Amino acid sequence: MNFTSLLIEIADGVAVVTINRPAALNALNSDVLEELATVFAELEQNEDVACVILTGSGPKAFVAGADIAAMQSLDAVSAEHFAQLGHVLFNSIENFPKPVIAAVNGFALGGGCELAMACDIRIAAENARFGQPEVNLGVIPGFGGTLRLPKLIGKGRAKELIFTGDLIDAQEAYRIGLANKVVPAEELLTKARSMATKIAAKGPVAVRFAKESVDNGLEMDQARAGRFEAGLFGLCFATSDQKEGMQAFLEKRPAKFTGR
Ligand code: CO8
Repeated sequence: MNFTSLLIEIADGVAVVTINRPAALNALNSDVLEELATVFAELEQNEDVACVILTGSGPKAFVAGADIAAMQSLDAVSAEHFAQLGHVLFNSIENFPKPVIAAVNGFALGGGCELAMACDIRIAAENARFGQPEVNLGVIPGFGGTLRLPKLIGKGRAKELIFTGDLIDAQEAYRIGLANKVVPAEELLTKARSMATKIAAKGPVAVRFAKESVDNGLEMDQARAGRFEAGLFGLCFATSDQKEGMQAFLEKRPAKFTGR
């Protein structure tokens, strides 16, 4: 896989995807969005990959937003098209059949915060800063920020961040549930890899169904969500992984999952 704006490293069931435009604080232009779409499509098919980590290049930024220089001269139609490109990509990350961990190594602003929110889990370095500063530019979040932020931190807090454009630090992001945990910057990738490797060792089908159940269940009423979860629970019993997992427990040995 050769990309101009991404670095990809695959080892031990974990793919690390690094957005690599440090001179522009990894800002998202259409090339980055298109390369991300391509890499996620490839990683979905790659049976050696059970979990993905998404991060930014350099010590300063995860992603400092959509590329303002590229957006400046857009007309209404092309701005909508650009926003739509982001929506399609971020939805595909949210619905990606393997867990995606954002390792947030600095600024996660605007489209960067929205990208981190499309991931399943956010691990923040101590120097991470989150925010939706679009109103400073005379625009609104356009890659799902007005939708995902309220789900993660509640409507009132989301509106405060979006209306004020304020940035918050990693500890505040952790306190309000935007970050799952905060770690020293120099340990960020090690901690993210260790979580990803732990997940990669579990039954891949079970992890995929669990992700589907959480994400889809949140969009349904309790009764339908319960039936959806029960259906997926039942489907687990059609897998070799369920047989191996339970057999291994009873034989007091580690399970060897095959993802079948
Ligand atoms: N886009 C393009 N370039 C950027 C961006 C960006 N979002 N952020 C930083 N850069 C560039 C700077 O222009 C600068 O380039 P150069 O060296 O050539 O002048 C370089 O990165 C380094 O940045 P700074 O010198 O500004 O670094 P500082 O440490 O002084 O400041 C900040 C860091 C606070 C992160 C500052 O760069 C900043 O405020 N950046 C913009 C943050 C922002 O407003 N993000 C939201 C963008 S809008 C958005 O994401 C909307 C998403 C939905 C789009 C919908 C489609 C239509």
